[in-house]
Amino acid sequence: MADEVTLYADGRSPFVCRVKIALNMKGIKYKNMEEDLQNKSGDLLNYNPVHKKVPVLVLNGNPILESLVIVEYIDDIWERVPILPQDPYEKAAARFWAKFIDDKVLIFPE
Ligand SMILES: N[C@@H](CCC(=O)N[C@@H](CS)C(=O)NCC(=O)O)C(=O)O
Repeated sequence: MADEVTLYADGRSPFVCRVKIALNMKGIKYKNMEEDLQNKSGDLLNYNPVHKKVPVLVLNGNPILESLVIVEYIDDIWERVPILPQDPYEKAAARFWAKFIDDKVLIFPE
């Protein structure tokens, strides 16, 4: 049976963009649920009650939250076209720079 993949998204979000790139690299077809962040859907609030933010990836009913966590999950589930390096040291470096971008570059007011 094919996986059911849904992405709760806002096309302007760099965090959503990061997840879309990962899905596209893997060739995964998904349903895009565009959110109005001024009027969030009940599904988004239900799937992400902690932060109430996009992106949320729902795979076969299971929500995955936080763009970097989602990208790593995508990389674990669909092994073709690896995103993270296989070497542990290189993988740690990739994670460092991804976190650096989140902490220092992608800063949005609450
Ligand atoms: N750390 C989160 C950040 C996600 C985030 O900030 N999403 C913004 C859109 S760019 C959002 O949903 N904002 C809605 C809000 O703050 O109410 C991630 O990496 O997924």
